[in-house]
Amino acid sequence: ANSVVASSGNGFGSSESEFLWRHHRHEPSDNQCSSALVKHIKAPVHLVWSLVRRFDQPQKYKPFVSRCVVRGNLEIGSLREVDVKSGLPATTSTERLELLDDNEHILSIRIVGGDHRLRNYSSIISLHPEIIEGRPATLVIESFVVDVPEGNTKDETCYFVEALIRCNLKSLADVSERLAV
Ligand code: A9S
Repeated sequence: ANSVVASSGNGFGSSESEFLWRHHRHEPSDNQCSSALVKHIKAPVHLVWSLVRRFDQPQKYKPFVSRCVVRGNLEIGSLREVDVKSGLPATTSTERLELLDDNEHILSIRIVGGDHRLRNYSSIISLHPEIIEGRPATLVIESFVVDVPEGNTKDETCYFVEALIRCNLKSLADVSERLAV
């Protein structure tokens, strides 16, 4: 039977709330906004993680990325230069690897440069095994914190970033589920 999780009314189940509390704590300051998104993917964690963990190749699933170059190897502190596709409010982003945990399946990055308006952006993505329709699946949680740009409201900033992350997670699900067939 499906385990009914006690929902705390904010849209997150009790296990999701537990994971949020443990892995996704941000202390946004007054001029920042922070949020978290959840995605259920019908593919096993090791497969989804094989895509998420590639700090050097975000284009494996991120639809807005056209190219990525990493200086050095995949150590904490490595920097990647991400080129994004045309039509977006940016062309490049410089991003630092903050955490890559192959046991807990957690990746954290910080945006440290680029011709865009996301200042002090950091994100955490964590993968958690679950069962969907009796088969191995993955609960993905991605949270972020970012400065609210001058001239924008918290709501506008959160809406903008959440929409982009939703696209990334939809694409991660599509790529993972296609590989899982
Ligand atoms: O790539 C991510 O994980 C998340 C985001 C929000 C990336 C956003 C982006 O790459 C654009 C898509 C180009 C939008 C950056 C860094 C700035 C933008 O304005």
